[in-house]
Amino acid sequence: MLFPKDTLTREVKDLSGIWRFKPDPENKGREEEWYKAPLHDTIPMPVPASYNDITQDAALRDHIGDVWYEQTFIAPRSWSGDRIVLWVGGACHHAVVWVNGAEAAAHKGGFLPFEADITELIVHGQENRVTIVVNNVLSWQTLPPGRIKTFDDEKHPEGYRVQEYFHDFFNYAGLHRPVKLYRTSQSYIKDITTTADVQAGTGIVYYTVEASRPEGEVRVRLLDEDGITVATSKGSSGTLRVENARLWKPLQAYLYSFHAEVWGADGEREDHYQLQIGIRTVKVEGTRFLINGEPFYFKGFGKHEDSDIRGKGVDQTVNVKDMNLLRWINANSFRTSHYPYAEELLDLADREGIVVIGEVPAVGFTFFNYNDKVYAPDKANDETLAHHLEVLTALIARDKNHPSVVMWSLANEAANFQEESVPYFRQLADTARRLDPHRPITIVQWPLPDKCRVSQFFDVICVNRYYSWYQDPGALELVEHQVEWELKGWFRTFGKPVIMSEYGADAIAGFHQDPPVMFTEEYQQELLTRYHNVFDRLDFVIGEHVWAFADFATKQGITRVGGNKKGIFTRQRQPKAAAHMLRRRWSEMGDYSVKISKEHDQK
Ligand code: BDP
Repeated sequence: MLFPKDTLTREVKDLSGIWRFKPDPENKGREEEWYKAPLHDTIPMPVPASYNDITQDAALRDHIGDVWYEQTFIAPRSWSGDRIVLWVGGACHHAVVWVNGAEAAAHKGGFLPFEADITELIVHGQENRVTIVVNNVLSWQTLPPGRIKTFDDEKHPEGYRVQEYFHDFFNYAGLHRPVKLYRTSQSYIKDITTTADVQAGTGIVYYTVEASRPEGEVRVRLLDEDGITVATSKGSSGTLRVENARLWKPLQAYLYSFHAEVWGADGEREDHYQLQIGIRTVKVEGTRFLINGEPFYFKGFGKHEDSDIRGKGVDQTVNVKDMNLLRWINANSFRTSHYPYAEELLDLADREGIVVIGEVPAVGFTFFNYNDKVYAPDKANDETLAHHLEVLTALIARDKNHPSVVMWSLANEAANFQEESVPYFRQLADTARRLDPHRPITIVQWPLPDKCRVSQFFDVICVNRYYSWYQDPGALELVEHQVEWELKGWFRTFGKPVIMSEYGADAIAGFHQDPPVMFTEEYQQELLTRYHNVFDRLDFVIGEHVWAFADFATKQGITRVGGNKKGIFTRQRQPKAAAHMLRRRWSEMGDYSVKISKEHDQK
């Protein structure tokens, strides 16, 4: 899906701002058709933002079910006769949209955009009303999964229920990303796909432009960063060749502008869209992850979309700060744990040369116990798989043109030790390869190597492990022995490159003790250092992603003191002691690993 943009032919009206908001604790709004008339008794609610932390009301923070948003807009007079589309960047987790009381769209899944052609639903020359109901209930058929727990005992009041979920971040909800209105002409570009190759210094861009009217003439142009046209072509698919192409490289991004136009027989430009693309290749070869043929070592983090007050609401101030922190700490990559992030951040990553592993919101599909079945008819079943495939497809469709995205992660910590998970992940892996033959794929592991049944489908082994934290808490002296034992096990069993995709320890900022004890900044730093000693000895380790970039909100529980504190930065983005250690380590590594630079020295 193309992000709404102003172009030579398109115009965007951003509906972000203050919306009218009404919680629906009794879940009666749909039955009472609240969308038919303006909502009453509303409170102001910012969009984009999670609604949970905006008021002082714990009931709204912990609300389960529907909430209603409403906004009015006037379609510009100049848009009349055009095709008008309403785009919703992300509604967590399910939404139905009405325009002037008529249903325009329904969508399941909180982390990807959807849109609807509302040309016929709006009235020009007067105010139009958009109503969106957003529901946050998680079940075994959603990503991430969850279940509503009810209590049949005397200790709980009748009807009391809680939303259970198995992932470690707060179930923020609402309109997390902007809502936009845009116009195109009736003949428009539906989609663009670009892929790149490099042959003897020549950059080759293969493109496909899908136009709504196949008889329209498609013209494409590629411009360099100085705005100079370096290649042109005609036709809905074709090839652009760029002599001496400037490559998109980690931390040294170079972006070309890809312009696509559709022209009518009368010589009129009917639509124009422009994408920033990078010319680069990605490939896994032996134990190496190659970007432009050069071995790449992932230095960085698992992140979250999470910040004070706004929860999971997109905020470009936070996004730019995070990018600056990644550069400051000499990181070169992050994983969009545990769901697709807003495209606004991917655009920044493209620009900054930050490498991204894009993840599907399949998190919480294990109970961390080899005996519990998750892939079962009453839990993750065929309907779950169908939705997982749908989300994977939508993710690839949205992010396929971002040069920063180099790999897809199809799940985080799933029960892929179960026999039933094998056909499940085979189908997902096959689908990812069919939709995107150019990017490697991975699954982020919880089981130990001898228990994992699905790694044969993937290119890279990503491992999350918390030695001397959840296992043998406090025993820092065990870290190196255990990490080395496990990582060697992965390599021996599958012979594939390994990224440590999560490792870390909670540290309460300002909490100190020496010798280190758990939850102190010293302990976090010491634990990470011991992991690093192992990575530096093992040639097949191709990356280290510390968990986590910043502290983040979780549900309340006895293991979480005001959220997860494994951040290297606080939730307010201030560095803990380990940040300075990482900054030194990653600076010494340069853009590639210590191991690789040693190899180079030997040559
Ligand atoms: C891993 C999860 C991550 C958690 C982390 C932790 O992938 O989402 O936040 O553990 O417990 O299991 O800190």
